[in-house]
Amino acid sequence: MAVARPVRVLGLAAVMIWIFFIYSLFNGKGQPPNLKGKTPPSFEHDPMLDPTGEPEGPLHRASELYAPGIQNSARINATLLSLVRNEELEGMLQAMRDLERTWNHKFNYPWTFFNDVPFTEEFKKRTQEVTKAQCNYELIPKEHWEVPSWINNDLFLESTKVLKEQGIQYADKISYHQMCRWNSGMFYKHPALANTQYYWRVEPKVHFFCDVDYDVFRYMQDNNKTYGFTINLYDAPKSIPKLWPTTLEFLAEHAGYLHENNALDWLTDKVRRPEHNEKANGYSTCHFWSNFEIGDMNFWRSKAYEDYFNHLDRAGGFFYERWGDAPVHSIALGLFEDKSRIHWFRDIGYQHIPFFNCPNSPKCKGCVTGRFTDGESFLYKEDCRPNWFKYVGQG
Ligand SMILES: Nc1nc2c(ncn2[C@@H]2O[C@H](COP(=O)(O)OP(=O)(O)O)[C@@H](O)[C@H]2O)c(=O)[nH]1
Ligand SMILES: [Mg+2]
Repeated sequence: MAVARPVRVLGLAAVMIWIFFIYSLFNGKGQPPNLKGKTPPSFEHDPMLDPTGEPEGPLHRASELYAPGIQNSARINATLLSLVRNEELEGMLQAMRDLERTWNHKFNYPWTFFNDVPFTEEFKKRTQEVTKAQCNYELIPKEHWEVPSWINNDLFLESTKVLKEQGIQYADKISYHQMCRWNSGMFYKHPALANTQYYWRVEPKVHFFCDVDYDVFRYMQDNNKTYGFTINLYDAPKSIPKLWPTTLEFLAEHAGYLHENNALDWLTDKVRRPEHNEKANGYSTCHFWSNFEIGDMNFWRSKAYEDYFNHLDRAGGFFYERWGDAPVHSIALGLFEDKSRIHWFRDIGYQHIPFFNCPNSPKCKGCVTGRFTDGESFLYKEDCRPNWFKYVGQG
């Protein structure tokens, strides 16, 4: 039987669409086809795709006043800061080379390395080889690192076993808990930082992609900024179920610490990922990804933060749960600081596996413009920048 030509064409088109549908289903385990380097569908407009320049305002440029080791330099009281293990030397050198190439060879801010055991001679020698700036190597005092006396070891083992069963990474590794606590409430108390106000936290193995041609610390100071971030994420709610209830307890006793221009909306959003908010008992889990931080330590040294940290520390969640310094810092900033003093460094190209901040700028090399992750496509859900932009803005 003859079939009319238009019907044959339609039939062929239907078969093609069906084949494409089946292919899409199996390509990427039911996820949309590869989104690498593309805007995820839930993000209305990713500002990272817009051309990015330097922030506004007078900026301090490289000059002979930033030469290493000179008296009365243009540098302010600031340091690059790394908590790192001797075994991570290669990763540290790689991160240092990136930051020196893109920024610090122009400004020569000192590096300060922290460790819970002494640094090896090899670590000291090789890190000094990749910078002209001064390097300081600091041992963490025992009382800043050791597990506090009120933590019950049996309870720790029990609770972390449960966390581990729930898939919480590093839950059973006590040093990870100690590290999170140290980064939350101890680093800025180290005597070596007593005269230092600003820090830029750098982890081994991170990457920096873009030339930055102004003194970032001076930018913070001149613009009255407390904290700068690049990446803004959701957290694993099961690592912090009691963090928000414990925070609310604190707020009930210290309502006066809440800043009138706070970022509570960002901290408590339940529109974008309601199940996260529910599992974290009222906290959106949105946080600044603190492996990158440029901050003013006076905030951490304030009475409000000190009281808050002590309250959390006493509650035990750094050990019985896996409270990270990222949500702890972020909640404190979101509650006690003026949100206009928190700055998104959109111009600093950055990666810590598996996430990126990759601006659209001729100053950047080595990352894909606007790419948020090079991991599995489900990781796009972890991006909390849309909420920050919605409630606070892009400044
Ligand atoms: N000295 C020292 N540094 C640590 C220890 N645990 C973690 N760190 C450092 O703390 C930072 C965060 O640790 P990392 O393993 O990168 O955690 P992740 O980024 O959450 O996967 C890195 O700079 C590590 O080098 C530790 O036990 N001793
Ligand atoms: Mg890391």
